[in-house]
Formats: sequence, C-alpha cells, structure tokens
Amino acid sequence: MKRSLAILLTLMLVVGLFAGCTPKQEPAAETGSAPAESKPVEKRVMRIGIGLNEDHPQFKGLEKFKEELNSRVDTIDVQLFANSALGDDRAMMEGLQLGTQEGTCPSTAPIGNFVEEFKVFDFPYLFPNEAAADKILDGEIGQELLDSLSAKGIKGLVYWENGFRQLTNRQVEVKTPEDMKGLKVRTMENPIHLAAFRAFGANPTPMAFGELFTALQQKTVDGQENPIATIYYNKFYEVQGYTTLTNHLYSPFVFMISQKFWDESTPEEQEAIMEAAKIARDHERQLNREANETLSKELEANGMKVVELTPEALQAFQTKAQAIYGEFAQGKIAEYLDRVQKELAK
Ligand code: TK8
Repeated sequence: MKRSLAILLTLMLVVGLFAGCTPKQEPAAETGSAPAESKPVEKRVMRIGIGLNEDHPQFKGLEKFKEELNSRVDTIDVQLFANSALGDDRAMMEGLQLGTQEGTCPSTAPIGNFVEEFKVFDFPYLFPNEAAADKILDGEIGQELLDSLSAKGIKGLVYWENGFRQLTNRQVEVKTPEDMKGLKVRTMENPIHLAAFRAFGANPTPMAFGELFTALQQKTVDGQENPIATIYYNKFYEVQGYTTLTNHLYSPFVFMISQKFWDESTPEEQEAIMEAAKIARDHERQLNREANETLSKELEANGMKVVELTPEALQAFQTKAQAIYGEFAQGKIAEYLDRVQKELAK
C-alpha cells in the first residue's frame, strides 16, 4: 500500500513537471500585430563601393567580408557596388565624410590628398616584396596611419592588397626607361607617381580609374600602370599590346568605413566588423597573389606581349626612381619614410 502510494506520487510529480514544461499557447493575436520573435531586426545599411569589377579579388574580398559580418551580427545590411558606381576612389572617400556611403577600399595613392603622411606608401620601389609590405602595413606604422584617418572622419580598418604595379601600353615594347620616352601614361592622382613617371621619361597624366578603359580605347593615353589582376580582369589586353613587368610600386588598398558608422556601432558590432575585415583581408590577399602570379600567361593568351626586365634595366628604373625621393621626403613623410626603411632593413 505504502509502495503504490509512492509510485502514484512519483507519477503525479512527473506529469506535473511535463505539464510545467509545455509551452503556453500564445493567445490568438487580437490586434493583428506579429509575435515578438518575427519582428524584423532594425538594420543599418553599409554601402561599400570600389572602382574594380566583380571578377577582381577585391570584390571577392568584399563578398567575404559581408558573409563573415552577417554570420556574426544581423544588424548590418552590407550592400556592394563595383565599377565606380558610387564614384572614383577620391569621391568615395569624400562620400564617407559626407555620409552618402559607408565604406570603400581605395589604393593609397589618393589617400595622400586627405592625410599627407600616407604618401609614404607611394614611393616607387619602396617595398621589395609582399611579405615586407605585410610586415609594415599590419604593424605599428601601418596602424598609426590608419588611425590618422579618424581626424578626417574615416575609420581605417585594415590593409588589403592591390599589388605590384606593371606598365602597359598600346604600341611600344618597353624594355628600358628610354623606350618610354614621350609615352602618354595615365597614373593615379598622386604627385609622387607623376614625378616617378616623368623621371622614367614618360609623359604622365592623372585620371580617375573609371575613365581609364575608354581613354585607352580612344587613345587619349597610350598606357597605364596597374597590377596584373586589374590588367586582366578589366580586359586592358583588348586595348593594350604590351605589359612590362616593371614592379615599380607595391600598391596597398585601405579598407575603410565612415567614422560615424563606426562610432554608432555597438562594441559587439565593432568587434564583428574588425574580425570580418581581417578574415576578408587574408582571403583577398591570397586570391590576389594567385591572380598576380598566374595571369601573365592569360594576358599572353589574349594577345599581349609580356616583357620581363633584365637586371640592368630594372636597375635603371630603380635609379631613376631613387632620384625623386628627396623632393617628396619632407616633414612627416620623411619621418615615416625613415621609419619604414629602417624597419625594412631589419
Ligand atoms: C580602383 C583603383 C585602381 C587603382 C587605379 O578604384 O586607380 O589605378 O589601381 O585599382 O583603386
């Protein structure tokens, strides 16, 4: 008798527990308002624009950023714009300041127009290889420069890669600086680049990237300089006959968002943005390095002649580049240049 009572009590307890666990039925909505869990999350839009197209590793990096960010927070709606749809590099940086867009990833060349000392990265033949560039960019010097953008309303996140720049042109097989005499070459809007190309013997002219293909096609300019990945993915081989592997400048990209967007983000969102930006950086650099290494062959397959410099010719380019350092190594730029060179010498 005692035992069956105990069993009965246990049974009642178990049934009671289960009953307690059963979710209560939501009362039928009388007002027609949606239940709390399906209310759409308030998302802030992050519009990111670049000048290159969807095939370029830079765009793949942005897609990676979006994916990684979305997997961490669901409060940011990343929208990507390629092909200078939001403007050229300089206009997009101004867009971050004005609040007409939230993110971009320009080459360093136009950044010198906003923060002078950024010009340190635009001296030709400064970085000997990608590993050396990574070390400086991802280290203390790179971080200081990223931080310097805050005063201009821009949050510099991390450095991605554009890569070593090569010369292309329509009509001349350039093997030495002498072959560039009088060649009309488009450069980025940067006084050091312009001076370097004048020193090489060319006739350089600055132009926004978005206008470049048409300018080459219409022969407004004879040539341009960009890494192999860009020459290939932007199909410059359709309007250019020669690529010379000058490797005259390692060109970094800076992934940046508006300071306002950053400041309005929660600590959790900020952490997610930084993490996603770094994962995307590693992905972009890897894809870009593969592209820059393998696509020369594809340029040839598309009818371009790809010229490698002899050690003597390379030396001639480097000597001419060296001659312009003094003119631009002034004030803060000189200080940074000195630090970079000391760090590289280690
Ligand atoms: C694209 C540019 C481009 C750069 C240039 O927005 O302008 O030549 O190399 O890739 O950043």
